Amino acid sequence: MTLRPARAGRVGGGFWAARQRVNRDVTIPLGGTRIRESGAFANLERAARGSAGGHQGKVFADSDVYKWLEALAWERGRADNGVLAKAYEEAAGLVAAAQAPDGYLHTHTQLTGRERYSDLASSHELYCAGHLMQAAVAGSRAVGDDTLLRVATRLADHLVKDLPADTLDGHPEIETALAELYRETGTRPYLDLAARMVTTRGGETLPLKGHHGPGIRQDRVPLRRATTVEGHAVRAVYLAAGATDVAVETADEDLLAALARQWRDMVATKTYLTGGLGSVWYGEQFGGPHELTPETAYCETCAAVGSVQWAWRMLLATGEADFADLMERTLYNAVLPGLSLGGDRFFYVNALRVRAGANPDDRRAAARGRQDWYGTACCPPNVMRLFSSLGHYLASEDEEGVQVHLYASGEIRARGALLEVRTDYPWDGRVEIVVRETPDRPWTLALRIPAWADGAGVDGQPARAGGYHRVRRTWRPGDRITLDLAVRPRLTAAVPRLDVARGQVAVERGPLVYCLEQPDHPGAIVDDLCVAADPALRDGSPVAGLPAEVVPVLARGRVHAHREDDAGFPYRSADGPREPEHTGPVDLTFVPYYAWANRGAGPMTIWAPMH
Ligand code: FUB
Ligand code: ZN
Repeated sequence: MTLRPARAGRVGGGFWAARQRVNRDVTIPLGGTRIRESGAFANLERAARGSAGGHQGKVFADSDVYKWLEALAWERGRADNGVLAKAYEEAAGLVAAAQAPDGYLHTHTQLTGRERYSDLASSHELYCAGHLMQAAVAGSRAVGDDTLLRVATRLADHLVKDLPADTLDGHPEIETALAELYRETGTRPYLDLAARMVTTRGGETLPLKGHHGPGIRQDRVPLRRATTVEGHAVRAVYLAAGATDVAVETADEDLLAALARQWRDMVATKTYLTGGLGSVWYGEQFGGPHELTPETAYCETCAAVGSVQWAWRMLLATGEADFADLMERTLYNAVLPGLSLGGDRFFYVNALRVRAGANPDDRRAAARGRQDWYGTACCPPNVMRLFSSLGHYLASEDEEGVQVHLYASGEIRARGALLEVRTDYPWDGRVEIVVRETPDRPWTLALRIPAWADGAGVDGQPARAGGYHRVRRTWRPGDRITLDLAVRPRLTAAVPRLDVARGQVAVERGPLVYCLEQPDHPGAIVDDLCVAADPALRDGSPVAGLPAEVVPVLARGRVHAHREDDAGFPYRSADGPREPEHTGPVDLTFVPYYAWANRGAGPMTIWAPMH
């Protein structure tokens, strides 16, 4: 590992503190209620009583409880209170009671009487075990709780001893969890089991189901040989995150190089502008290279969470800024849109465009707006646990000093130093870092300058975009350093191979991707809006219905004129006029994509034609 996480990062104010507050006060309590309503707690209660039958919900219902428990654990670590502690302890006690005497735990299998490990392609037994282990590691790290840790180690010990040789779960997840449990406990067989699973994967050992080939379950190509990501997007990034853990812990440079190759290909050919992953609804999968259609984007919120986890591990392994750049893009534009501003409604699928008249039939369809929960409720608690642990991702440390990757008001304690960070980022690019405590010897403060931040500066000196700006000195308490990340609106175009966005532009501002949304354009349908060739992008004043701190971006635009013959067959001779006709100039208002669908669901687009 090149860098080590600075565990004592704390978000203390500004943008992310507000999101964490909503997560703690609204989303996590609501999650407890919804998970109870889904029957997932009842499953544990029945398993604890040793009953048979009566399992409610999906085969992976247990994982909803575990992800929620993980969020509770991180929250308790940030600020414990009686309410959180009680909820955590009750649920953890229930999980412990549901565990079989030999350490096995998976309520669907326990209650249905299915033979253990007889249908691992679909059963999610190890997937659930992995989420339990992650919750246990969180409980142990955050508050020193050992109730869940004992359950997790008994389960892991059982797996090490009794899991049939060479078996895999159809849904990777346990790999990263076993590696983390090894880090927490020092029990080497947990890491060995994770490494074995990473190596076995790709050998087509899982039985095929339905129309799917082995790729959807990440079992077509061994990871060491793979050149890209494929199949179910969440499975792909969870597996890659676990494989990165294994590569780091076993010093497997070939595996790490293979993962870096896959990551670069994913970013270059299979990642939406938002950082979202997965463009194929069928099987929730990655599409082919540059198959990134905006309206049918799947971009499952869980895939974004998994992508952050993978990028973070790659960042620690390599120290390269690209990984942090994608983490930031994904956090703001692919994870955050999964949650309403009020914290009580969710997107599972995050489309980049919704057309007027889009069919809202599927509950996951963005055209239907955010939902208050889902039958497959993997995404909401995934957002909860990530937001609760956000402080961990701010910074890292190494022998040289401290690296700051994400900018948020708060504190970073690393390498014997205490840094206070003050910023109004992402609305403003100015970040002030004050050294509160420091060792009395030289060390390097490395500040990430995002690839988009042309014109950035540190203490008035130019700082190159796309990398780390390093300042080495013997710091003194009270020293301060000011970073200016040149946050201003900019236009972004797609590479020519991305033909679905050819001739179109998107607006970005700092780390935020923007969109056009119907409530801001009462005089026209969003589908007809285009950006003028001389758009004169500028910051606007607050828009109705969104929080006052949200900075909209204004642009000159035009409206495609609706022509008589547009009402018929929507094609005409290629010899006809190429340029669409327009009505007179209009002002376009772009709002941050994460904030869309908080004023009702309707037409929205990230890409707009430029004429
Ligand atoms: O299979 C468990 C979870 O349900 C996956 O990670 C999601 O994609 C959803 O299918
Ligand atoms: Zn999900």
